Amino acid sequence: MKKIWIILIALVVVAAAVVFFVVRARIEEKVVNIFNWEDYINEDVLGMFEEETGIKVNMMNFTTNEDMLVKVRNSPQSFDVVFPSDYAIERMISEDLLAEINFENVPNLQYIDENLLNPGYDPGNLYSVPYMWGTVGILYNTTMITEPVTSWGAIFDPQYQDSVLMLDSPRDSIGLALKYLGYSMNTRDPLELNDAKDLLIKQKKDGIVKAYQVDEIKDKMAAGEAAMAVIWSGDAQYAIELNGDLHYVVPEEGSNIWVDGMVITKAAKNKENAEAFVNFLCRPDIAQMNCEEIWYSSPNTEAVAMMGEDYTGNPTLNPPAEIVANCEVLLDIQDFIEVYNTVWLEIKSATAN
Ligand code: N2P
Repeated sequence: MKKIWIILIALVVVAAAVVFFVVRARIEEKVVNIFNWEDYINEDVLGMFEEETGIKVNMMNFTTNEDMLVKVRNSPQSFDVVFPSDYAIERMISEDLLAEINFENVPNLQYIDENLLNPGYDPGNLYSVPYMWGTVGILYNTTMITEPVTSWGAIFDPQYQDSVLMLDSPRDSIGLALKYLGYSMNTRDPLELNDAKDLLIKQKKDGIVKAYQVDEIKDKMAAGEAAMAVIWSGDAQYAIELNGDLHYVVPEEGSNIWVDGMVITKAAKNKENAEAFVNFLCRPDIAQMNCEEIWYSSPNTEAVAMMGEDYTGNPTLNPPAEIVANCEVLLDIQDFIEVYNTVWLEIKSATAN
């Protein structure tokens, strides 16, 4: 009888110890919560980071800056590292949503192109590290569109019925219409905005728009399902890799050139893990892995050097200086963004004639 009691007590002690260690391991599990664009990182990189650091990556995705901003405002503590574009970083700084990065934990910043540091959207470079950059342009299928496309006018031409995939992103699509009309993409002038709205509603009513989409565009273009698309440069290159009939152009009226950064929220629960993640993504071999998977332009000078002529000689990834000079950077237009958002909804809900 005594033996049975001893065995029972021993079992209870062992079980309690197991529960204790499991619970403690859970509590101590190191994590980092990432909020990134769809299809914007090489998945293998996440596994490598987890293996090297023991920090588990939770990945959540968004499709546009506007979509991301709503979610971060509503629940800032849910995200440690976020990947906003330039103008959205500017917005997040002014809304006090971001933490200053401790750059002692990000030594790989040394590999980032100096020309992209201390940018207008983050004066003093306190809050962000550039991740990728690119342009907005037109991707077209040369078997369906036989004349070379040079102007935004092509996506407003009624001869191209049911042919154009438009980017479902207010700053991008209203921005290109403004640019076509000779206005700034950052205008706060209601009359200019109205002209852009009329042009985009006409495009819809004329039956030119096939769909308003974001991340599906690259696959549809690769599959030959549409003749033309408004697209970000990396998604264009991704589709070109799959379909050699596709060609990317930044129209002559100019376009948007952008930088997406990595930022850490002020409410981050895992700030040091977040800094470790940012640092990992700045490591040249990792930056190269990401660049060659998602085909955006890398700000990492070492990675660019390793990619060589394939990268530097490709005008989609590395546009000539005169094209860059003709492009505009998006700025935070503060509360006027609400007007853009409303205009964009009106355009999308206009019915075709
Ligand atoms: C989407 C990545 C887009 C980044 N796949 C545009 N700033």
